[in-house]
Amino acid sequence: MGEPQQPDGPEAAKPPLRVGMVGYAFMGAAHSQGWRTAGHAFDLPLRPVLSVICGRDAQAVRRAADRHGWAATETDWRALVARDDVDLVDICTPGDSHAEIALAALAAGKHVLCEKPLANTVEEARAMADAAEAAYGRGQLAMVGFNYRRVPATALARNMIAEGRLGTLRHLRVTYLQDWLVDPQFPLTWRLRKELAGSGALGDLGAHVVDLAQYLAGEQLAGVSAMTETFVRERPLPVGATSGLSAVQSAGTGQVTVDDAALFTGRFTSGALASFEATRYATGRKNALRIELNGTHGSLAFDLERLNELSYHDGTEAATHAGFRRILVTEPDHPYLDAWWPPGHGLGYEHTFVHQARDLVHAVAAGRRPEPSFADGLQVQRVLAAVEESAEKNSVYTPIAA
Ligand code: SOE
Repeated sequence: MGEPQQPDGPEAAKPPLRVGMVGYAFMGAAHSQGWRTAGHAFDLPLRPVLSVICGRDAQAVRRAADRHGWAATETDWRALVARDDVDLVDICTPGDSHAEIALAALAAGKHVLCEKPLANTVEEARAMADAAEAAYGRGQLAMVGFNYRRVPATALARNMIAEGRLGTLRHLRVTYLQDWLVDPQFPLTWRLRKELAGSGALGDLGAHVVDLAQYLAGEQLAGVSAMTETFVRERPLPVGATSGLSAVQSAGTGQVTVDDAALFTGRFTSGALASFEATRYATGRKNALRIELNGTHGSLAFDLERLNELSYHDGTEAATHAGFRRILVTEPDHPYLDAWWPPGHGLGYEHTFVHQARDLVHAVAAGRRPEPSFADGLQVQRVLAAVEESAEKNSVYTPIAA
């Protein structure tokens, strides 16, 4: 593909934000889409440039570069981090390499975007958050990719809760359900190996919903009681590279070393009570992230599989005609939607990555700390660690460490 297309006119006059991405599988493709589209959909202060993409397999990364519009490739992330034509390093690799790449990128003077969960352990996440704080003093920004904050409906829900429409929060009911592990013959990919993924459904899906619940509530969890389970403990070993959530051929078997499902209850600092369920065994559920919040004045419910909608009950209305009603979140006054299609013409999963890129570009241009920050990612990591500790101790209530 060679050099990316150079824009003419006012776009060309904007300073570039040159991105170097490490990883090119499912999340690499999603982030590429975000970087490629953000500057077309939104009038941004900087022009995102897809400079370099990195992966260990030279041919595969070349194919990914051509497909997604990256100008150059590298096969060693250290070379990418050292390049002068990279201002921001976007980390889309499995969790075991997040800390090393992020620390090197921050040390090299780059901004960083890191996929969730921030790291595989609290220790790694703390080192990353400390390095990000020091780098902020030098004008560098670091953000973690909790993209579900960037669904227009969840952003609207956050605004409504912050305006006080729910009153004091009492309950949060949160599930994130997938089913891609139901088949016991599905191979032992990296997501099922603790040394690579850190944890299973907990870190992959639970991290998203812990972040989303805390973001919507505007407060943090104080403690949790948890149960986890690994239903299928041995699986066929994959042959060759695996990508996304697809099955591949296999030879021999190996141990699953992460949780298949995690269930926990939690208490928020205000006293609100929450329940969480994260599983890859909810037969028929593909990507069912659902959250309901009940407060003293009203309730809100969101379902990722109907992501252009928000369900709202205004508890201050007369009981005779009150009830849950559907807000179609496609109005130009709704978050992010001034840049998109006319009312009723909905958005999808991919747009969350466009909005993520948009928000980070604005933060970089303004030198403003982006959200969610690495400190937010560290706090989520502490919740995940408390869930694991509680589960090991047969659901003993476990405070979130400070
Ligand atoms: C796989 O379970 C996965 O791709 C997660 O890793 C993503 O973060 C989530 O957005 C969709 O499901």
